[in-house]
Amino acid sequence: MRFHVLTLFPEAFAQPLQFSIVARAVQRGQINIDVADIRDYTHDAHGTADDYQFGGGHGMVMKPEPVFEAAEAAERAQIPVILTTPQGELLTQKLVEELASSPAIAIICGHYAGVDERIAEGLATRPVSIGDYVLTGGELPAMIIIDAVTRLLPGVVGSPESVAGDSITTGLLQHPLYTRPAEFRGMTVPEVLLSGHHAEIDRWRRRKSLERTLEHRPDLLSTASLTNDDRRYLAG
Ligand code: 6GU
Repeated sequence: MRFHVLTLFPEAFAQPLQFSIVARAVQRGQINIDVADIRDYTHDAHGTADDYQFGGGHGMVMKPEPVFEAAEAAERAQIPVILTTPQGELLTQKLVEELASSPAIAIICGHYAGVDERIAEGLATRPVSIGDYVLTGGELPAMIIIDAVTRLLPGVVGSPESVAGDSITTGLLQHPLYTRPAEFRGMTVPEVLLSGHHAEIDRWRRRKSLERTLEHRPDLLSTASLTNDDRRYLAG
């Protein structure tokens, strides 16, 4: 999988992706992250990539020419071209799965007040937002997209079950996890997890997932596949 990142701040990508699972995926050649500096595709002495907006108003706008040229230099094939923008489609695990099925994706990192609409119209195919809050730029969203897509690629995460059983994928939040010691500063691990009764453990985990989802993300419950037992537990 190849990620083409187009950004005004390539230095932002130097460190953050060089640890843990994404770094290992790069080392193993499972992914490539090509970072292009949009400013390299400007044609004036100052490297001007932004300009005032037509019609007036606060904030600069990213010019179309350098972004188009950077994209054209990066990839010729038809691949998804993401534009990071608070005006985009919300990034969900479903969208991440869709992106992970592509051999390559390009990500244009929006900045300043936004980008010239012709970038959205004539270049980007997927405007994507990572949530209902406003960031200063699209670099962190790009890294989030790369991280979420990378962990779905075959062989990147150790066990396929840990990817298939993801909270969100199943429509439920993950149950609590514990490791040793069994008692820590007076806080104990729930007895059932030490019992060795696998059916009981499964039931406890399921109920904790249901409780947490009901408390923090009741909106997810409509997409989860619930048993009659689950429904009774939630109602009770
Ligand atoms: Cl993709 N970009 C910016 N600038 N802010 C955001 C966002 C993206 N997603 C949520 N907020």
